[in-house]
Amino acid sequence: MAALTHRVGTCAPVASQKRVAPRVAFKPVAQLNNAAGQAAGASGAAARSGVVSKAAAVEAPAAAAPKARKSEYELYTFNTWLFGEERRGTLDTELATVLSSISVACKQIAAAVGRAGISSLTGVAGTGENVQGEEQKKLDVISNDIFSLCLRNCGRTGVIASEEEENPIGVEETTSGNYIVVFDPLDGSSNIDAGISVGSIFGVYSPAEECIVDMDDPEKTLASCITNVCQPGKNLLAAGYVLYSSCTILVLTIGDGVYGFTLDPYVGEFVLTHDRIQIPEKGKIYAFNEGNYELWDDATRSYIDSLKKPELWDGKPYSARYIGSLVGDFHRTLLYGGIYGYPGDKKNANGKLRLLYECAPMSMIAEQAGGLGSTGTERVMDIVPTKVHQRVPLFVGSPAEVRYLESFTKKAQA
Ligand code: AHM
Ligand code: MG
Repeated sequence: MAALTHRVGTCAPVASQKRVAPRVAFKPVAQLNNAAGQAAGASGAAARSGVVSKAAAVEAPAAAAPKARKSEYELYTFNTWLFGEERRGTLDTELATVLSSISVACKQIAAAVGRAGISSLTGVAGTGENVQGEEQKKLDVISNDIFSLCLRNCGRTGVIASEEEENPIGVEETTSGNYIVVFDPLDGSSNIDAGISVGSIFGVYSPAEECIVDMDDPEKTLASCITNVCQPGKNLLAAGYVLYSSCTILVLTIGDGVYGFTLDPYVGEFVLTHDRIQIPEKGKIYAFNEGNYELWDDATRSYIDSLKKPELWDGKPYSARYIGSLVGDFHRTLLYGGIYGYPGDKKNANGKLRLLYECAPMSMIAEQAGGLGSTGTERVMDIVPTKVHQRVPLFVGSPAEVRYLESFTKKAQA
């Protein structure tokens, strides 16, 4: 038995605590071109997978705009975008297959969310608390199953890690690709029973090292799995979310801009509606849960106080908008400008949101749209996770707004 393994859900090697077997065994990831490993960073990872990294994108010419439609009936669907001419040579078809399977999962989730009240899918699942200590809703469980099954069945994912699972899971059905997919299958699910916006969030990494498969040593397999998952956001090859709201919209970046695809309910396809989204430089809307005001530190309170002072803002203070659904609040911020924040507080020093499958993917999207994602003192994308379900404070949105917030939080730290 291995003397050293990883504590469940943590990334640093520690003495073995208990045996937790992954639900399925791993297949070797040897066929992946990953020799350069994690140290190669985003551009290396992107280059290995044929994705244009952010750094590379600076030099690369802007992606070609979709061609003019040949007829009013021609649809520029998500799959056309993924597999069509414009992406040839810049997006690996294996990765495109993973992203396509995610879009199918999200269509299924959209259908379940839309019919939740009719199909008795509201309320708690009765499965008790998840690893976050939160009671799972029926739709949390269903969405997790849908997401996991679509990713397994596409045959291109090596490891998946979900908000709803204690440990990352190795995928035995994989035939090639071996991408690592991290996801929150249904974020903001406390809103479900009131019919308010919810969403799915995901990120895709290439493995940082080969998965070591040892059927006789599940701890070793789990440790390898966790190591693969605990990568900084700057290694992400792709990140996205799907908002289930008055419309269902999929927003994606593969490291070369941000694109939005709206689900056409009549044909059942995501159709390109938002080409190269740019977040406004500024925006006078803030989205914070101000119920926590008394628990925040002085810097955060002073920042929020300043937004409400008309004399500082030409007579018109900032507007407060808070759904309590990250995907909804983020999507509005992306399109209208402003800032979304979930600070640390006296009860939870690192706030509520999870680095791997909430903060890092949203920060990648924000950056790719010209915005910023910060903890208040550092770039979210630079943080190397120490735990699968690690939480970090998040401030994300228009660059001028995030910098203004940092002018308070960084001063307090100095
Ligand atoms: P969840 O992943 O358990 O759904 O929690 C995340 C959600 C975010 O969507 C939202 O921004 C935040 O929690 C709201 O938290 P609060 O109710 O503390 O404001
Ligand atoms: Mg969540």
